[in-house]
This record gives sequence, structure tokens and C-alpha cells, in this order.
Amino acid sequence: MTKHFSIKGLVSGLFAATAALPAMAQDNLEIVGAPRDGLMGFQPAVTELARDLQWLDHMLLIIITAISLFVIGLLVWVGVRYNARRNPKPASFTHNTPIEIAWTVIPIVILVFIGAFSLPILFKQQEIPDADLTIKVTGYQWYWDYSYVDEGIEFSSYMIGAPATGGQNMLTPEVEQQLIDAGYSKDEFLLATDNAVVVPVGKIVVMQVTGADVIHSWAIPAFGVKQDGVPGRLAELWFKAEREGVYFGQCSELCGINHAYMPITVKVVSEEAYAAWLEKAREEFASLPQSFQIASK
Ligand SMILES: [Cu+2]
Repeated sequence: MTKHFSIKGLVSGLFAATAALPAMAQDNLEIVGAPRDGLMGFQPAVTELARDLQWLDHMLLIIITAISLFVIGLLVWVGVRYNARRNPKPASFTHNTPIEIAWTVIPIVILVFIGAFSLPILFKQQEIPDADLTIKVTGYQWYWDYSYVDEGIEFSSYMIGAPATGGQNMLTPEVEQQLIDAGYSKDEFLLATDNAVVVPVGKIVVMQVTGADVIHSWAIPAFGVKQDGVPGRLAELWFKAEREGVYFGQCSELCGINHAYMPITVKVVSEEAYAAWLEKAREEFASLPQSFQIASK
């Protein structure tokens, strides 16, 4: 792993030096999954998982709003009707069996109702289907490393403007130019990375998530996925993106001083564009041949 690291460091360094990498097979992609100023709510859902999550969230919002209004109504009613002035002689009973049964049974029914919807959604996330494409992602302080395990390619992904790409985690004119050269704008500062994860549209992608040093978390809001990368463990998540575009995420587990500077960029492209990217990536990011990797383990 450490040997690997220095080779990758060298490769990343070379990329930083050449800065203006052509955006390979990713031109004209719309930025779909990104936070936007002044907006509330979720990013567009482009996977079934994200749609399910957002639907569940809205359903829960309705339920908790109704419960909150009901409780506020009760409080107001009690405060107005049963204050010391209007009700000088309080009742002294201690039990009311029908009410006690009601306030036990009704919450149980509500929780079972919620569980009946949330558990299947949770299982859908956790039951990993057969992959069309498997990518191992390793969180480092403070960048991500991606390995296309069946393709023998591996690369690191640094935020544009991070020290590894010649920046200082600040939006300087040079960093802005780097962003533009990579097909972004200054709005994507803190989100865009030098190397993006490229995946084909409509294919099942399984990400194997781990951490190399401390716990990180790989998340893409528009896909509805988030998974801790824990050192020594290999967790999995899956998604099937239905729309071509650029999607951003952030490390979502506080992992040290530069936690805010290790974003995630995923480009969902057509199958042809993916094949073209893969061909280039095999040359640029070639790691050791599979047979050698296996033999050396
Ligand atoms: Cu992190």
C-alpha cells in the first residue's frame, strides 16, 4: 500500500504540474448534483434510492408536522382552559385508562406505519445487487483514492485548489483558472476534484468503501448514498444513476483539519463516453497488472 502511495503521489504531482488537463469524455456534462445558493430541500434524485429517501423524508415531514401541531394545540388548550384563574379548583384524579391505552397504542401504530415504509428502503440500500462496475474507494487525510478493481486502474482525487494541486485551499485567480480549465467555474470551488469518478449511466455501480487512516465517509446526495469508510473494514454501497451529469459530494465524517477539502466528483456518462474514458484512463492510471497484484499478495 505504501509503495503504491508514492507512485500515486508522483502521478498526482505530474497532473498538478500539467494543471490544464483536458476534460476527458466529460465535456458538455450538466452539473446536476450540487448545492446551490438560496435553495432548500434536496438535490435532484437521480437514483431509485434517492427517490425513495426523499419520498420517505416528505412522508415523515407530514407525520411530524401533524403530531407537532396536535401537541401544540393540546398545550394551548390546557394553558387557556385550565389555568389557575379559569380553573381554580383542579381535578384530583390520577388515572384515565382509556386515554392511557390511546396514548400507548396510537404511537405504536404510527411507529409501525413508519417502519413499514422505512425498513424496505433501508434494506434496498443495504442489499447490494450484482455489480456492473466495482470501484474501491479509500479515504485518506485528505483525499480519495479510487481503484476500478476489474480494470486495473487506480488514481487519487484531490480538490482543485488543494495543496496537492498547487493551491492552498483558497479560491485564488490561479485556482479559478484551474477550475475553468477542468470544465468548471468558481462556483464549483470546494466541490470539484482534479480526477473525477467516471461511471456509465444506467449501470449498477458498487462502491467498496474503506479508510486508510481515520474514518471518512463517501457521500453523493443526488444518489442518496452515504457510507463510512472505516480503516480495516470494507463496506459497500451501490447506486444506479439514471441521468448523465456531474454530481458532487463531500467527505461526511469529520476526519481532521482538512476534512472540508476532500470533496467527491462523480461524472455519469454515456456508455460510449465511459468506454472512451476507460481506454484513456487505462494508459494514464494503469496500476500493476491484475495477475501481478494477485501474485504479490
Ligand atoms: Cu474525510
